[in-house]
Amino acid sequence: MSASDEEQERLEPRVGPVPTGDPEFRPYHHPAAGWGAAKSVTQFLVREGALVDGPRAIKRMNHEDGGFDCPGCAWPDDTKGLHLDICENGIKHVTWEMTRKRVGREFFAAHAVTELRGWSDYDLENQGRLTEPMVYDPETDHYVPISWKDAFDVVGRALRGLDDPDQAAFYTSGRLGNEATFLYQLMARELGTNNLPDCSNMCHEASGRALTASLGTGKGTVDLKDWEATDALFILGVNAASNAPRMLTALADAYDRGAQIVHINPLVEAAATRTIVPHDFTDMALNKATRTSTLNLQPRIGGDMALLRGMAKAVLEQSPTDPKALDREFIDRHTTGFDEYRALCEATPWEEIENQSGVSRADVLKAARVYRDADRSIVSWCLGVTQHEHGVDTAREIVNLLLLRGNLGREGAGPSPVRGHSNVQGNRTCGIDHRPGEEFLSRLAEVCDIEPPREHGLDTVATIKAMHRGEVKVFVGMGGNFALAAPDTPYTYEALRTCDLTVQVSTKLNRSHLVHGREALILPCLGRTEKDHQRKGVQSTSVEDSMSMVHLSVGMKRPASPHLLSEPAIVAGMARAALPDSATPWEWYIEDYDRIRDTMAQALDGFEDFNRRVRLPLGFRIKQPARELVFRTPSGRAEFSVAALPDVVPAPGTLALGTMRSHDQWNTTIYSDNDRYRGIKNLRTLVFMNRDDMRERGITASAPVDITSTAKDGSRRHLNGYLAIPYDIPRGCAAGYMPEMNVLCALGDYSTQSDQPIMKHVKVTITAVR
Ligand SMILES: Nc1nc2c(c(=O)[nH]1)N[C@H]1C(S)=C(S)[C@@H](COP(=O)(O)OP(=O)(O)OC[C@H]3O[C@@H](n4cnc5c(=O)[nH]c(N)nc54)[C@H](O)[C@@H]3O)O[C@H]1N2
Ligand SMILES: Nc1nc2c(c(=O)[nH]1)N[C@H]1C(S)=C(S)[C@@H](COP(=O)(O)OP(=O)(O)OC[C@H]3O[C@@H](n4cnc5c(=O)[nH]c(N)nc54)[C@H](O)[C@@H]3O)O[C@H]1N2
Ligand SMILES: [Mo]
Repeated sequence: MSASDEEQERLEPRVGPVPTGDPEFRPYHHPAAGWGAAKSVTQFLVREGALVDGPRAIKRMNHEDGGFDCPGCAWPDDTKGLHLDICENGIKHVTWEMTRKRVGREFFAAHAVTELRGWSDYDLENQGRLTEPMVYDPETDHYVPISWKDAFDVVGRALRGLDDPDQAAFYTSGRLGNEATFLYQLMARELGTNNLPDCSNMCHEASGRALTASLGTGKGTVDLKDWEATDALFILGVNAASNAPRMLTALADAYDRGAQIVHINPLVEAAATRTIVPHDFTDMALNKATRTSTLNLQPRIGGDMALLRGMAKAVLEQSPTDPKALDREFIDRHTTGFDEYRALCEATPWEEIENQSGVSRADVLKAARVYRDADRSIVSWCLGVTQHEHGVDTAREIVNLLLLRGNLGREGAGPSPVRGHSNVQGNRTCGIDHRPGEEFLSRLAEVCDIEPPREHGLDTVATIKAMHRGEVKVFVGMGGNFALAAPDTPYTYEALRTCDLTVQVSTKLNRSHLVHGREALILPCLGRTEKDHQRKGVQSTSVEDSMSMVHLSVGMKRPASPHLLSEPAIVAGMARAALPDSATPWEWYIEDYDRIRDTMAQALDGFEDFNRRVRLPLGFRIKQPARELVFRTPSGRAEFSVAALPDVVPAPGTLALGTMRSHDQWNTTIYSDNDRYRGIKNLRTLVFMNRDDMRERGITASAPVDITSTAKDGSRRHLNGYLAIPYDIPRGCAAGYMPEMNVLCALGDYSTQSDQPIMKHVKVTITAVR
């Protein structure tokens, strides 16, 4: 690639499709979901040529007696066994996988990799489903077909040729089913490495660490029944209408029941207004919207911790005169560290809380009042809380607040992180963890008769650094689009290109196939919607949702190509090639996934009797000790944390930029350039700004601006010519879309608490293009 091409790739990553018209910005005033969603779905089905197959498949989605799990987000299925709890984005997601378009060998013969690099990410994925294994041929700069056997040999040879197993890294994107996950981590550990970076390292690592430190288990404690029973919901840093649309149903039901719903987000997102529940046909017909919010607070970016501290302070201030403000009995019986926490709250002045949160004392008190008046509260959060320097402290502050009123271990109360990918939580449960615990490893060692390494492995950021230094030479991506999803795009590209071998197990063509190592393989796999035939018949896989429910998913479609293998089969193929003398019965496992589940039942905590329980109509819930008020913490109690409030106020002249998703995208998969609920059409290269911040900088509406980020180490990164959109966002804050804005995220800017890249608080200056 020439220097100027490279420069181009750095500065102008074009992710979305070619716009169909001029950019438009018109504030959105309609309810979330409803007819807008229905229309968007129909247009999408027509475009993908799936008007018949699409609806047929969707009918089998999230079905209590069979069918496949929606491969979209991790929101749980309705507890009542509702047959059709679906959403606009779930439908798009499934249809995107089921497309009739195919990327066969002719396609790769016609287009050199260097040419494809000039294509947008949308165009790459839009070519359709991958159909057979391909290997990069450096002579011609084309991908050419390779047999599965030869492909596995390439992987096996590279892995066997390493001086040290830690020279390999095995990435997981959170869709991988539990059975494939278990085999994948087993392969890595049998090889001798814990280098298991995953998308969780960019997502909810902070939540896991916070909950483990506070409660002893790294997951939320509530389920949908609790959502149905709670009196107050506090929703922080989630764009639910786009990213967990089925939460809208829960919010509307809560509102109808008279529950309080407080949204805490610098942006007033669509889910914080009103919705028409898409499967409620009468509401649809009557265009009847239900409110989904009783109070909206707009903290500054990173201001949540101060706001939560303010709520706690208010409750504590009230406690001398209001004996019911605190649950003293709960605090005394189940927690430790309360006195220190109370002292800390008392010592934190209101001025600091107001300044750091960006919310007035009066408004903090409003939220505190809701919290005090509710018998049962749930706090739910997503990336707006986690992708920060102090994500762990903030998630722990959420727990602090809950503990004050005993909002734990009883119906309708507790912490409820909203996980991302459909099985990202299951991946962790089944062993994808670069810092595995001794208990897990020793049990794995015993059950699987392997000697797993004990030292911690590399996470996402550390893997990129190690590849860049030439220390990790083989990179395997089990799904996902690592090149684009990871921070610091040009640096990550360089890192991947330094590898001896990159292997991507994928359903669709994406950037990570074009930014590759010296040798490169594309291994196409079955999608979740497809029938998985193995020796003992059609197989199912299991997944775990955000609320710890594990259930089976059975594909029903004919595979996109007869040459696809399932993910478990691909893992087994790679494992056998890399570990020819392995005693693990890889081939035998693949004949019947019940056999994998039988081993998992022995190796994993909470999976006893796995094969039977997973076949119950709604699956089963993994035991949550904290829910039973059993805390696996050093003290055996729930632990209050006492962290100082961080300084999140932007320095003069600078802004805090949050990178986020538009409505019409799934992480690095872009469906269109529209962001319906935020009123945007035909535009992704934009930055939402406060009007006063724009005025101060002489920036007019929709004018082009240059954005420069300054990393912790002082290095600068740029995006040029983005359009500034005036938006209802607090002063000092700005927002725009991932993955484009990963160019601005320095690899070194990860949280010292969670090692998560700081994707929601990038320090930037924004200037008008002169
Ligand atoms: N349709 C669709 N669904 C998805 C995805 C997708 O791309 N498309 N991705 C999936 C994945 S992997 C994940 S992890 C989840 C992500 O789900 P979200 O967490 O909703 O993802 P983001 O779009 O990054 O939005 C973050 C939200 O946080 C807010 N925010 C930003 N900074 C702050 C802050 O400092 N404080 C607070 N309180 N809020 C803040 C933003 O305004 C925005 O509303 O969604 C999953 N579901
Ligand atoms: N700046 C910024 N960056 C971010 C974020 C942010 O908020 N801001 N969010 C981060 C988060 S939360 C996440 S989770 C990551 C997402 O990171 P990833 O999970 O790595 O990325 P995706 O875009 O979800 O991956 C899409 C690709 O997955 C493949 N795929 C789809 N279905 C399947 C399947 O069933 N099997 C297999 N093997 N492959 C499949 C397709 O080839 C598709 O191209 O991005 C992170 N990056
Ligand atoms: Mo995520």
